Amino acid sequence: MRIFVLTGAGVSAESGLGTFRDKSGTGLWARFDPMKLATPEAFARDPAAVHEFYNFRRRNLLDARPNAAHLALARLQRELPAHGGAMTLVTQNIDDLHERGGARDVVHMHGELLKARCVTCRAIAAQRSDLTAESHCASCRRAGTLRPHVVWFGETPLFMEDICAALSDATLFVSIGTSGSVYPAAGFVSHARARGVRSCEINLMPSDNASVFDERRYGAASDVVPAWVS
Ligand code: BV8
Repeated sequence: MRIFVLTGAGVSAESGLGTFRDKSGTGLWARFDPMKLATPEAFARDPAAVHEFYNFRRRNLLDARPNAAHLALARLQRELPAHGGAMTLVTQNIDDLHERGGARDVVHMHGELLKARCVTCRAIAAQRSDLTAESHCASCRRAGTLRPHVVWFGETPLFMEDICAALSDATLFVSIGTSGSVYPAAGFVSHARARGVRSCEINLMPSDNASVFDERRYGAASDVVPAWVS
């Protein structure tokens, strides 16, 4: 069995990282407007505000811990090969909780909060402290050229060729903790369905594309994912 798992902010919600579109209005975007902050235009217009938005989330992430859903997915990925299977883990999340929970080769299609990229020399480096407009690039030594290594709205997601190849090879598609509102990730289930691949949604509540899935399991990821894995 070759399982393609797509995760979203809901898999990290119980680790305290917040989500983007919580119906309760406490979501990240309820407090920060993505169209004001998670776009290249916003960074060009007000880099300090965008840096502070990501610095706030980076500090929050360093205090967070992986939850039972992260641990269960890592266990599944570890155990599948012994049964002739494999699991590709693609995440929309920019946190490192899948890795800290033991997952390997995590595909971060929207980038990584704990990395920064130089807009001049394009070097990508680990970034665990606050970024400011004065931060220096360790490679080209220039100041003020670092941005968070994340994919903003209107930018091209990362690793799309690898993702499409894994999606085309999967025998099961599982989506966990995503509202199905951001493309192209939200379109992956339709791609799986068009190929006749079985699909399952695990989420707190029905996502925007819930009707496309063959199977649906609702509840908190830290309860439902370990039960689904075992
Ligand atoms: C692109 C990084 C072209 C930064 C993010 C149609 C086709 C293609 C593109 C578009 C299109 N229509 C519109 C577009 C443009 C746009 C888009 O989709 N806009 C939306 C608003 C309509 N897309 C883009 O710009 C993308 N680029 O398309 O380039 C292209 C296309 C194909 C190939 C090549 C080029 C780039 C989008 C990336 C934006 N960057 N993040 C950052 O994090 O700051 S997106 C951001 O939203 C996060 O990555 C987040 O992960 C992502 C999706 O949100 P979710 O993860 O689903 O989070 P959300 O809060 O929405 O939902 C959480 C879910 O969890 C909820 O359902 C909730 O019920 C559930 N939940 C909560 N608690 C729990 C839980 N579930 C279980 N347990 C719990 N405890």
